[in-house]
Amino acid sequence: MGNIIIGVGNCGTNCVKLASLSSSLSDVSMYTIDSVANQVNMDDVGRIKFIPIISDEKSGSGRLRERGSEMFKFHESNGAFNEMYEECKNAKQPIIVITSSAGGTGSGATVPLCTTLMSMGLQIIPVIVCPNKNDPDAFHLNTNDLFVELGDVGISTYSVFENRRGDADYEPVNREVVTLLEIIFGKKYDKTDKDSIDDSDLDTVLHTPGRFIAVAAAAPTAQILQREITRKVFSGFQPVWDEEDSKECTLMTAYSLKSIFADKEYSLVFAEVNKRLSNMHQFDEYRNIVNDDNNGVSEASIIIAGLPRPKAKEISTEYYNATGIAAGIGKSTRPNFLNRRGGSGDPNDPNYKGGKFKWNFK
Ligand SMILES: Nc1nc2c(ncn2[C@@H]2O[C@H](COP(=O)(O)OP(=O)(O)OP(=O)(O)O)[C@@H](O)[C@H]2O)c(=O)[nH]1
Ligand SMILES: [Mg+2]
Repeated sequence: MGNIIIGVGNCGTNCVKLASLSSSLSDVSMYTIDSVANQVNMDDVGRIKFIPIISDEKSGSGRLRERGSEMFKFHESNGAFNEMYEECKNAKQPIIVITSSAGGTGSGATVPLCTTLMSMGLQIIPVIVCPNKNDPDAFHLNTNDLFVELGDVGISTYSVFENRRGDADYEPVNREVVTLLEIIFGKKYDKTDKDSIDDSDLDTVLHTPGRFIAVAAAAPTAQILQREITRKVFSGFQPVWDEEDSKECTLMTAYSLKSIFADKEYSLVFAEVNKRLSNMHQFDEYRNIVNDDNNGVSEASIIIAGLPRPKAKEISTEYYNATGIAAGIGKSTRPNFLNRRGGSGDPNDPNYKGGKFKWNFK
């Protein structure tokens, strides 16, 4: 009985594809759901189960969440997900749903997907890739709507990543998503007779209400590792917490360290992170400490759970229409002198005195 990840839309699909390359996730069952089928690579078939939710009618397009949601429900009513749901029932929880928040398909379909899975009594953790604060309004409107709807569904624990503005190379972000999966599925916790994190500890951490972040780093020395893990927490792809909002939160943390002198270096490696957590409430800290030469590499991971949601970008719901083609201008009247000569203007007219002014486009 392994974990299941389900990627929805383009971003969700890409993250699952990258996860399928991780050897430590080889026991994880992987699904993707998207409205396009053309990105299926034959090498992935078998490892990943692709479920297309394509509709013929072109009702709406481009980042339309309603359409993503309707397409999902239509295919659900036709039994497209029955096999997946059956597998979810028997899988190890939590079930992870990965999507971007800014698009149409993933952001829209994630809500009915989570609704169904939760109605089956399963724990669902959405991993949501959000737009950057400087990205266009439409991205943020979809993001805010997704958060509201997931709140309505009753999602309690979730994780958020943030793309960099204008980046079309998503791999660095997607790679961090895969690392988060490896951490929360317990793949970073080797067996040890010192402090260890087992499945039930992880279960507690992953039931902590609120947002969690999970990062990992590797370095040749404890000093460099301290800097790397601190940098990942405070300036990585998972938004850092707001100091004010966090005072109201109670955190649950899980740290792991694997290095030749892990027990001696533990406090040093996490010193900077802990310093910045010190004015927040912390309920418990789980530890996995492994003294192992590890081929000369020191590896650390951190989960911080119970964090507040990143601040939403407030978007005006007014839509400002551009100036219409005729707005603010009137039809011109010709100056009178152009008509002064009188007559019909027809040179064949016996009274013709030189002609009325006429444009001639011939
Ligand atoms: N990190 C990351 N972001 C992505 C990826 N693909 C798209 N995005 C971002 O996600 C948002 C768009 O979401 P998509 O996942 O492409 O949309 P979708 O769910 O396929 O929905 P449609 O709009 O119907 O195509 C934009 O902010 C993109 O910058 C990806 O592979 N990784
Ligand atoms: Mg798409």
